[in-house]
Amino acid sequence: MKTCLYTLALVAALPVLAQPQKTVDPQQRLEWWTEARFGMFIHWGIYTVPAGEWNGQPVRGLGEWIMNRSKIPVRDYEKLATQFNPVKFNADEWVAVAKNAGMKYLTITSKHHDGFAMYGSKVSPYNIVDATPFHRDPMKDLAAACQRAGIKLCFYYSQTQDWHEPNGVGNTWDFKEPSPLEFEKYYNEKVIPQVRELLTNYGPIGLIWFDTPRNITQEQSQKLADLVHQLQPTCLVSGRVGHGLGDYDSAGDNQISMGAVKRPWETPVTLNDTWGFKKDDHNWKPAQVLVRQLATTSSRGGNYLLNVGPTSEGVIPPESVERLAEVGKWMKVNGEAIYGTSANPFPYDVPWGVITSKPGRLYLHVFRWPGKELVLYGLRSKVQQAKLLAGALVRFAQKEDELNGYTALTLSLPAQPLDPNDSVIALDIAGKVEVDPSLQQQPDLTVTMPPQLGDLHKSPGSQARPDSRGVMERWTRAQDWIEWSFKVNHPGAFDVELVTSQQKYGDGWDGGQRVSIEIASQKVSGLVADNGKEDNPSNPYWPYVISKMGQVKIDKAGTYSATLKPDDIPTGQKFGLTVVAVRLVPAK
Ligand code: FHN
Repeated sequence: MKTCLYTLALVAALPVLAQPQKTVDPQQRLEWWTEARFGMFIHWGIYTVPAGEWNGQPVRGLGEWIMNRSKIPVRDYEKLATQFNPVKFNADEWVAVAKNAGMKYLTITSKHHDGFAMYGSKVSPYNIVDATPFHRDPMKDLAAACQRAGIKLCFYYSQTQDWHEPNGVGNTWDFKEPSPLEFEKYYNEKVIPQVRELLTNYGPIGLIWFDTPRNITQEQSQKLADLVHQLQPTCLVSGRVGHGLGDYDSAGDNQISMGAVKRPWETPVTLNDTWGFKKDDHNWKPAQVLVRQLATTSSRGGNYLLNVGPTSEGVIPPESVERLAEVGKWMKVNGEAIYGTSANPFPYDVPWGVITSKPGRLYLHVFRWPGKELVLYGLRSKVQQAKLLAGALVRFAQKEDELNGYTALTLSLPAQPLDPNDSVIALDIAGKVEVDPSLQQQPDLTVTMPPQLGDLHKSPGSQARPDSRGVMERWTRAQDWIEWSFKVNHPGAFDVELVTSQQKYGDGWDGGQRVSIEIASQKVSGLVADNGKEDNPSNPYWPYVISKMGQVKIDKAGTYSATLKPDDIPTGQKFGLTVVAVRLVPAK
C-alpha cells in the first residue's frame, strides 16, 4: 500500500508547479462566507460502523475518535471499511436538509484523523471507492447536488493527525511518534497530493477546513494555504491550518465568544455531544438553543457551522433533521436578521437577547420577552420604523436630551412573544447606526462588566487573558486585576455577583480564591464559591457559576469605576479565576 501511495503522490505533485498564479483579494474571498453566516458540518466516516461501541462495550468520547480511544490497531480498524456500505446515501436529500435549514454551505469530512479518505483518492487505496463495498465516490454526488441547489461545497481535511499512517501524527499504539523528517514525508506524499485532488476533482470548493494543526511547522501550514489559493484562488482556508495563517479564525469546538470578534470567525457546533454518529448519544440540543446560538454567533460577527453525523447507511439521524427543519422555519421568517449581518454595535450584551446589524438597520433578537415594553439604551441614531419580522409594525418612542441626543428607545410590544425561540424586531435607522460606547446600566437595572470591556492590569510574566470566548483563563496570580468604568442611570442598592465559568470544553472549575471588588469606592470581599448556577446563553453545556460577594449602594446617577482584585489565589490551581463578569443586580 505504501509504495503505491508514494509513487502516485509524486506524480500528483508535479502539475501544481505549472499552474499560473492568480491573486484574489482575501476580503473578496470572504464575501460569500460572511454573507452566508450559517453552514452545515458533516462528520462521516467508517467510524459510523461501530457507532460508539467496541467489542460490545460503549466507548466514551467522540464517535470519530473510537480508533484512538480504544487504541484499535490499524489492521483491525481497516476492516471496518469492508462493512461500510451507505446504500441509503442520497446527496440531494442531504443538501435539501441543509438548504431547508437556511444553511448556505456544507463542509464534509473528506479525511478525518483516522486517515480514511471518504472520496475516490488515487493517492491511497484507503478510500471509500477502493476499500468499501460501496465502490462509489459520494463527494461527486454531493458536488453535483450542491451545484443544483446553490450551496457551496467545502471539505474538512485532517492535515496532521493520521492514525493510519506510520508517519502521520497521533497513532501511538501502533507506531512511534514521527520525527519532523518522517512527518514531512507523510505531508508531501499524502497531505499535499490529497488536498490537490480535492481542489481539482470536484469543481469550485468554498473552503478547506483543516483541523488540529498540532506540531505542523509554520512553513508547512503556509505551503498548504498557498496550495489551496493557487489551485482555487477564491477558496478559503480555515483558521485551523495552523500558525494563524487561515483566511478566518476558528473558535474552539462548541465555543461562542462573549463579545464581538474583530477577525472573521466561525464556530463549529455539535447537535448532540458527538460529531461522528454514535448510537447511544441522544443528548440533542433543542431547536431553541440552535436558533439562539445562531443569532448569538451572528451578533458577535461570526459564522455558525452546525454538525450532523450521518449513519453508516448514509442517513442523517431524524432527530437532527427535525431540529434543522425547525431552525429553517425560523430562518424563512427571520433570515434577513442573520444573512450578511454584522456584529452588535453596542460593546455589551443586552439583557433580553442579542443584536445584529446591517447598514441602516438593527435587528433586536428577543429571547426573553420583557412583557409589553422593551427598552434599549444608548442608541444615538433616530429610528424611523420598527417592525416585528414575524408580524406588524411596532409603536415606539425615543427619549432625547440636550447633551446626549437620543438616549432611550421604548418599543410597545404584544404581551406574548411571536416566536418563543427568538422574536426579531427590525429597526430602520436614519443614516449611520450610532451608539453610546460606554458600558452602562441596562433597563432591567443590572450592570454587567465582562473582562473584555475592562482594563486588565497584568503582573510581569502573567499569562492571564480572556480566552476566545471572552472568559478569563490562566488567572492564577493574585497580583493581576481588572478595572472598569460604567454609567448608572437608576441609583439604588445592588448585590454584587462574580460570574465565573467552567474552563473551555467543560474541563473544570477552581473555586476558593478570595477576591475584593470595589464599586464606587465601596469594597466587598468574599470567597469564590458555587452559590448557584445560571444558564450560559452561548453554551448550554457549561452553566455559569455565581458567587455572591455582598452589597453596595449607589446614591446618584453618574459614571463610576469598579475593580476586581484577588486577595489570594491558592497555589497550584489549574484554571484559576475564570471570570465571565462582575455583575450588579438591584437588591430585593
Ligand atoms: O478532533 C477533532 C474532532 O474530532 C472534530 O472533528 C472537531 C470539529 O471541530 N475538530 C477536532 C477537535 O477540535
